[in-house]
Amino acid sequence: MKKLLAITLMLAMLVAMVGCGGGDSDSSSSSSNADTSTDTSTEANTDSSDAEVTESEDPETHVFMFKSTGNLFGDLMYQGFKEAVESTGNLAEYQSPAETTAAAQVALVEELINKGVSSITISANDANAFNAISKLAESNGVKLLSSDSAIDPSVRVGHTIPTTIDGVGTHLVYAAIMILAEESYEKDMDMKAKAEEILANDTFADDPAVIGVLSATTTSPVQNLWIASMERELVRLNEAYPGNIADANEGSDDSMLDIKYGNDDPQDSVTQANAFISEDKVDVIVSPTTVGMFAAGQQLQDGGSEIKLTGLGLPSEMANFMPNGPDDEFDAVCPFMMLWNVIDLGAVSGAAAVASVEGTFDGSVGSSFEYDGTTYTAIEDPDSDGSVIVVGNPFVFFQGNMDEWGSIL
Ligand code: RAM
Repeated sequence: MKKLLAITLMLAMLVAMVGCGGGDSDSSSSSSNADTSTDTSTEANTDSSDAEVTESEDPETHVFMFKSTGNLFGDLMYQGFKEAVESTGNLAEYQSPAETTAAAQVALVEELINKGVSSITISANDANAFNAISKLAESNGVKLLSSDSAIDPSVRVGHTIPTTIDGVGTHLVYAAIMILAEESYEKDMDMKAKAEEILANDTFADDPAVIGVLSATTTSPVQNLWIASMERELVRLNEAYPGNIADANEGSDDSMLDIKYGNDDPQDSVTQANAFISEDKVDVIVSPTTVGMFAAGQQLQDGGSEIKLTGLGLPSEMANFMPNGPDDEFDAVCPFMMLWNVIDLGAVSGAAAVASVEGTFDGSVGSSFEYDGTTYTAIEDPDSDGSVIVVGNPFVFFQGNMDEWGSIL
């Protein structure tokens, strides 16, 4: 309960900040450098020429590896990663495989270790796939870290996440409930309390809500954790307010959610979004991936579907499917959604990588490093037996702040 309250407060504080003109100060400074182009190359991309650097006689090379190329979320993370690494006089590289598979990531990690890089920070397609290659990394003195989507705690120095898993998972459920009840998101509001009020009023008793999920790959660590958190919260809400939320898989499995996987691939995500439309079973799709959000937004809008959408989306990609003015909030496919400052997440990951190679941060609980005047300290990871660094607050993107964020994220 305490944790949920804390998260609600974080959300409220955050939205207050966004409402007051621009999230945290880092976002505006980061935005001046925004490079949202999708670099789909798997070739080395060491672009440090324009950086403001402190002199380093023997620069180390720090690699950021996203799940695959062509994902704006990964590009934005690298924008922050590069800024942080280069501010220390070191070199940054962006290396991701073309395919969203762990095998392709592992092959690239092996190449990079043999090339002699100093650290590799991975957003993983599968948590356990890096265990074998970690031996080679260790013997070559290459530090492995993760961010966004974790590698196994036994093989990583550190893991950075934007906000707690439950903070994201539970609020995705509350957003879906509020949207189905056509309850507006308002700055500073307590979404949990609003969702519970909706259910306590038996709002869906005559037509229980059916919730779908359009996820990334079946093995994607972070999406699977968020989905598990959503499932736990749905079970709790269903026990407290029975008869409002339908079991989308009655009799066939444990989850109340109808889950489809778009593999963080634009075309596969379009196919799965269209499957939701043609099956016509769910009332709302929650997509915990920016790729799924964009694909579902397009298909639901183009198909004139009545299925609603929320999840984790980038404002620049979702603007066409979100409200433009105060009167049409629930005419829009996606009335509101969540995310965080992706650039900051990348920057803190970059600072963690540099500190781990310098030997000042070892990832143990209590160990810390600094970035941009803030100290980040590893805490126990509630979702694994390792440690984690929590970077900041989630944001709710709604009609009150989309204009402001569309040019940043
Ligand atoms: C996608 C990725 C990433 C996730 C975001 C929200 O781009 O799948 O893992 O954190 O969406």
